[in-house]
Amino acid sequence: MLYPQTNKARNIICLNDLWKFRLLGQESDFTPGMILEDDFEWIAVPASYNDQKEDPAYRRFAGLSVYQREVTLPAIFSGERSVLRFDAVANSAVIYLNGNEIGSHKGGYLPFEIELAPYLAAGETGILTVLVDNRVNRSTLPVGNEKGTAFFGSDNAGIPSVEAGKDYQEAINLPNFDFFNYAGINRPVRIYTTPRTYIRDITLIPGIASDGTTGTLDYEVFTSASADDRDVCIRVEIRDASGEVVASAGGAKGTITIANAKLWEPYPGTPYLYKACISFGCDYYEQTFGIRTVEVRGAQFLINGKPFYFKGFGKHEDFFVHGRGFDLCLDVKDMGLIHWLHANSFRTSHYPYAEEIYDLCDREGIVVIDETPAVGINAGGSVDPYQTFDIHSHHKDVLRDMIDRDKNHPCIVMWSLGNEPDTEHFPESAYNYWHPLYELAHQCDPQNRPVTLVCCQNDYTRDITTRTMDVVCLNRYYGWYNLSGDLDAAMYALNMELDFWEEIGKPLMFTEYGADTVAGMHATVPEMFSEEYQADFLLAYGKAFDARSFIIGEQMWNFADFGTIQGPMRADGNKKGLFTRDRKPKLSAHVMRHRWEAIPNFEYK
Ligand code: BDP
Repeated sequence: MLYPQTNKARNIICLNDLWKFRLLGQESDFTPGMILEDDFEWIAVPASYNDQKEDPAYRRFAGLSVYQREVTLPAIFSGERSVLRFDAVANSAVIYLNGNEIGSHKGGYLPFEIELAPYLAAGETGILTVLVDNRVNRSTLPVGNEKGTAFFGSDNAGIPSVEAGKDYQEAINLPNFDFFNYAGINRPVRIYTTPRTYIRDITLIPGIASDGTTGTLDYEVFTSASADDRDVCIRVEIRDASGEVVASAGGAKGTITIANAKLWEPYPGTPYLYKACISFGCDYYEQTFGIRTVEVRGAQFLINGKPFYFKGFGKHEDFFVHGRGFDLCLDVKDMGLIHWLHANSFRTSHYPYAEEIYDLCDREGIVVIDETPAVGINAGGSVDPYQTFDIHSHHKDVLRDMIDRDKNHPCIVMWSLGNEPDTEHFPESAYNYWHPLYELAHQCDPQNRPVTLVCCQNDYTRDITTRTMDVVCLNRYYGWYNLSGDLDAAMYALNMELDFWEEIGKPLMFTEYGADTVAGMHATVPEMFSEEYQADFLLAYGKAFDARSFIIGEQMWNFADFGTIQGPMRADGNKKGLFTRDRKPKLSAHVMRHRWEAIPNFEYK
């Protein structure tokens, strides 16, 4: 799906603004033609609604809510095709115009769009209503707990154990994941226009010819025209960063060569970007791309043919007041902090992020592992989630849609199918669930990037799925959730496990390891929760990683502290950040900065 763009052929109307908003007591409180007249609050879009008001219901709420505003399609748009686009509404939405349902979408982290032509003509005004459902359950991604299920013992972060069947559980709709279930219209809403006959999608596959200096670009342009006549009027011009045309071609599909190509390299290399400027009849679109290759060879991860070492973290889209709401300023701030740390990468734990973030990473040379919202596929070991959760076909849709949305970003070097599913208790069932997704990701990605699944702390000898991924990605908490406070024992256990993985012979990276740390808590003898313990913990892991050549990266948990549900293990959220939630460095931020400054992007191993 193409990102909306204003250019010589296309226009955008921004619907980010104050909208009318109401939490609904029950489903029957909604009628498609309802007008919010008196009983509503003003709410900011884009943003999660939860922290915008002082009413505790906004944080505890599980159910339907309504957003409403007027929308006018300017008369100058007559003759154009107008499309209403929501970048993300969590966790599902039904869209109405003047009381008529015009579209719906399941899942809170990917865009969806609706052609306005049948419903609103240029020059007309309508009432746009968005019915939002924030509930999570065993058929949603991320997964929520349902009434009658009692998962999770005390070792599961932030998620209190609840007796089966208690009303309480239904009322607060417990997430089966460790981040606050921020909901609402979290990302921008726009109407964009295109000519009536238009460019639908663009696929770009960059490469480097055997001479090492010529760039190649396989491209394909998909249009609204029939296959027979789309070749006739498609023109592709490749422009370099200064806007000079450096190559061109005609037709819907082909290969373009770019002499003396400048490669996209992770920072501090140059993340050089080109633009494919595509004309098709009256339509026009500029698609940014970088020339770089990605490949797993033996136990190495190669970018542009050179062994790369991942330095970074998992992140969250999370901040005060707007929750998971899109905030470009915060994203720019985070990019600066990533550079300050000499980090080079992050994982979009645990869902696809806003499109603008990948765009920023393309420009800033930050490498991304792009993850689906498949977190919480775990029923505590006693129940097989793959036989009881109704999610496989939705998971396939989400994976397809994520790759379709993000496929052209040079910053993305690997797809993550999901985070910490049960791969241990029902090994065959797990393999039968994940293997088709692994194959699907490879089929869907025109660039055929490596695919992984992020594996949780488990009895790794029983897990037959993780080892089949292109890169083994492990989340480990030796010294925190197990062997708590004892780093010597933790390192013994970690090394025992690493001996096992060394035999498997795949490239392996750590996608989580970390310790909750209260900023300002200090200790001479490192104790859990102190800044010194976090620093020692991360350095001990680093030492173990350095000793093994098949370990191709370290992404600690987490970039910054973040909001979670209340629970006995979370005081004001998850505190495993290198930075506090307001982006102040803890001791470990300085320590990791020092470590990562000494580790080059390439040829470290
Ligand atoms: C891991 C999860 C992550 C949690 C983290 C933690 O992948 O979402 O936030 O543990 O407990 O299991 O801090």
